[in-house]
Amino acid sequence: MSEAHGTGANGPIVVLTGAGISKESGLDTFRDKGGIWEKVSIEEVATPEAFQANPERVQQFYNDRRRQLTQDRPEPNAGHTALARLAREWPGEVLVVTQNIDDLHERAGQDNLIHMHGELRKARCTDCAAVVAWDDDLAPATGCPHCDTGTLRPHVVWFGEMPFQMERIFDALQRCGLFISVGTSGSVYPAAGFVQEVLRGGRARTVELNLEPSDGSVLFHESRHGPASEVVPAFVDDLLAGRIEL
Ligand code: BJW
Repeated sequence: MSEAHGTGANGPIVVLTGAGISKESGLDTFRDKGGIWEKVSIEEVATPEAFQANPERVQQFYNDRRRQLTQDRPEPNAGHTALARLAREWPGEVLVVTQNIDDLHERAGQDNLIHMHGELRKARCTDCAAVVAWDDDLAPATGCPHCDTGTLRPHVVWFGEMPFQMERIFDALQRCGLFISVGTSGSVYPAAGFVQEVLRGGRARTVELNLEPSDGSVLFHESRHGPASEVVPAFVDDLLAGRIEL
């Protein structure tokens, strides 16, 4: 094995993904032209206050998106499958941290995966916090199957709520040798701050793979711009062939 190919001794590869990686599978991004936030406002559907004020509206927003996943069955694209291949073939650890609530990474075969903003095909009890697999519509009165008192809400992270598994994510960011950001505008924290966290360690390479320069583009050592279905497989090919200096 060549030095450049690495053995994992440099620390894990951490890949952060956002809505852009699922765009070519037919799922909308948030902030692009024609994206989700042009059709509904954050204040209407993506805060705890919105859920308190109008749970039916918020449930409807997520019911529609859940049905899109379970009934239209969008397929993982070449970006997702390239990352799954990287995890299979790279000799060290590869951790994918996704902001996406769709299930396209797992359906592409990605196993070391964190859904930091939750999962659309799960629901969570507002009382006992039990998390259950959930493919049906939710209504404000849908009861928790684990306790007598609670009702279910989408298992997602709204603005003002703490994303999941932050301790594990920051531990991996501090140890990582390569950080790759794919298909995210870099406008939502804490994910937008991950590249700075990695740079603080001073030894990891940072790469952005995105349709266009993101908000934090200047913070990356290397940027490749284009659709995820093209730039991600090409970058993974280069990495596995030892053509990327680490
Ligand atoms: C392609 C492509 C193709 C297109 N190929 N690329 C002031 C300053 C700093 C922070 C704050 C602040 N005020 C409030 C905050 C915190 C707040 C925040 O960041 N607000 C900002 C608006 C400033 N954050 C929070 O509240 C978070 N919690 C938190 O901070 O807790 C405290 C904490 C403290 C310390 C440590 C840890 C925690 C929670 C954020 C929750 C976000 N929730 C959402 C909705 C729920 C999930 C859902 O419904 O799906 O998550 S918002 C939405 O944005 C969704 C996404 O995951 C998230 C990120 O969006 P993403 O993925 O980047 O999509 P886009 O559309 O923005 O970008 C797509 C990109 O793809 C573009 O660049 C395109 O060019 C590209 N692209 N096609 C490749 N084919």
